[in-house]
This record gives sequence, structure tokens and C-alpha cells, in this order.
Amino acid sequence: MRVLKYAILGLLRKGELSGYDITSYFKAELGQFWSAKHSQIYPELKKLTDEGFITFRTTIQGTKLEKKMYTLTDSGKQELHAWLTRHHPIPETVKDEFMLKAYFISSLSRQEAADLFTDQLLKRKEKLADLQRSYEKLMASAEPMSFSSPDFGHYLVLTKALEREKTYVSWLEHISAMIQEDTQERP
Ligand code: FER
Repeated sequence: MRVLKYAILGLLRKGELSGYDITSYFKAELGQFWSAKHSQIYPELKKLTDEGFITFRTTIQGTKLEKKMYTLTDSGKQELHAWLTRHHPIPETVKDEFMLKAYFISSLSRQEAADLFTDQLLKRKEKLADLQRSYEKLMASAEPMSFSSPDFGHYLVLTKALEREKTYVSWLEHISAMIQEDTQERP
């Protein structure tokens, strides 16, 4: 499935955007949990235009620089809504290379295993701190968070990411302690 298609339709839900605006969104908030490359975005905009889900008007910027401003067509609005309301099966588990290494841990010495886990713990703690900063920024506004807030979607992805990283960190701590436990060496 072309999920990028729906990411772009979703970004256009509130009004017109240029290709540059859309690319900027993928570099900011949305890109934190749904990345897309420059090279994927422009062909997708072309495809969505050909399919009639979006349309554009050409504006002139400065003296001669042309800029396309994209909007959803009625068909695009319907397509977005149909996707948003569709119930999907859960996707297969996201691949995590570290978990593949963890699975093969019996090939490592206690010291090597401890080093690997310590490094991962450090990096996951940095990621968690990053998320916590974003969360504090989001919640600093005067409005209480609720379903009616325009930031509710951001709140949802951020709180989920926080829970995931907290769980990851506590698991890493638990396993690190087990690795370092003073038990008899494997023969
Ligand atoms: C943010 C919104 C979402 C953010 C991170 C996320 C760091 C999600 C990250 C993830 O799922 O890993 O503003 O800022």
C-alpha cells in the first residue's frame, strides 16, 4: 500500500500547500515518526494529481519563479476519509536490528554483550530525553489537552513514542543487570 499517498492527503486536509511546504512537514513533526524522502514526494504529488485526488494552481513567486499550490479535490477528501475510517489488521512487527543481535547474544562474551547493551541504553535514553523535551513543549500551551485540541494528533503519537522508549529503556536496564550478574561463566 502507498502509505505516503495518505500522508500527503492528510497534510493537505487543512488547506493548500506547496511541494516545499509538504517536504518541510516531512522534515519536522511528521518526519519524526513517518519519514519520506524528497525523491519520493514529488513523484507522489504527480501521481495524486493524475489520479484526481489533488489539484494545483500555479502562483508566481518573485519575478518568474513558479510555484504549484496543491489542494485536495472532493475525490481526494473522500479517499482520505475512507482510509482514516478503514479498520486495518495490525502490521507485522517493525524490524529492529538490535533485537536480531540480541537473539544471537550467545555468540558474545559477557563483556561484549554488556558493552552492546550499555551503548544501546545510552542511545535510547537520549531518544527518550528528546521525546520528553517535545512533550514538555507541546504541553506548555495554556489549553488543556483533549480530543478537540488541534494538537491532539501530535499528543497521540508523542505519548505512544514516550511509552515505547520508556519500556525499551527499562528492558535494557533489566537485561544489562542480568548480563552483569555475578554468576558462573558459561563453559
Ligand atoms: C514529535 C512528534 C512525534 C517528536 C517525536 C515523535 C521528537 C515521534 C517519534 C517516534 O515515534 O519515535 O514532536 O519529537
